Amino acid sequence: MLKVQKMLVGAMARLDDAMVLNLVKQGLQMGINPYVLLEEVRAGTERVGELYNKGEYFLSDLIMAAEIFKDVLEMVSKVSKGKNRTTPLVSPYSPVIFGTVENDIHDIGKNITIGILRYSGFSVWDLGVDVPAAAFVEAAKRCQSRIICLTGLITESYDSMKKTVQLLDEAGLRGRMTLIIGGLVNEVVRQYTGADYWSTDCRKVLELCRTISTGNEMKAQSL
Ligand code: B12
Repeated sequence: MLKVQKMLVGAMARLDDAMVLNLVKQGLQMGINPYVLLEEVRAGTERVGELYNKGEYFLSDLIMAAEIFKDVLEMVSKVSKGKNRTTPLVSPYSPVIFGTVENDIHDIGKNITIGILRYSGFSVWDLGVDVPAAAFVEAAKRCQSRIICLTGLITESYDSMKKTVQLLDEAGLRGRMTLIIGGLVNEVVRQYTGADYWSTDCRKVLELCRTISTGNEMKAQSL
């Protein structure tokens, strides 16, 4: 790992905004993939979360972490300007419904993942944050989508995810839809919620959505 990447994690954990932005700038100038840099900044936010748990950081520090992350995203997107592709009028892929589930307002990871999907030609219905289960069902009825992506970072979000899966089932839509969860999730959460896949890596979602869109889901299961 390059020195810039290593230093990024520590700078983010210390909430040293000037240093974080400086390192990201340096990293971009060195030609490091922006998503690699974002991943280091994300690892730094995990440290912020741990310090918050220990009582060494407070809510204001979580807010600060979010602000720094937004500034980093802005810097990265400015650099990628011009390289941006727009979604084609007729996308070869199934549209993706995306949202942060009810009771949860964390949206940084959701926005990054949506950015990657859109950049890669997917049409994404972003339902926003704190999205009730019924709104996902409504969107699934209105949009000919086969994929729903749910983000959740707090414990309460697991029940909201589960409720969303159940409501889709009751509406007779579960069979048509593939549900992918992300955020602070793992295999146990996937099983609890009844979703099909989980990932904490925004880059994996792309391959998964492509495979599902082309109707080759057996392959997706081995990802
Ligand atoms: C920033 C932050 C906030 C910001 C959020 C701002 C925003 N606009 O999002 C603010 C200050 C608002 C906030 C509020 C709260 N927060 Co907070 N927050 C964080 C923090 C520090 C970073 C989260 C983040 O943005 N990470 C960076 C992004 C890029 O990572 P990510 O979301 O995981 O996304 C990545 C992947 O998961 C993936 N991904 C994301 N979505 C999806 C979806 C799919 C389908 C796929 C495949 C992939 C994918 O892509 C991303 C890149 O790879 C975390 C700490 C942590 N460990 O994560 C705590 C954390 C999530 N918060 C926590 C808590 C407790 C809270 C509050 C309850 C605090 C309070 N007392 O009010 C509130 C909850 C508000 C609510 N109702 O939602 C806890 C949750 C603990 C728990 N298990 O419940 C954490 C873990 C901190 C801790 N204690 O350790 N928070």
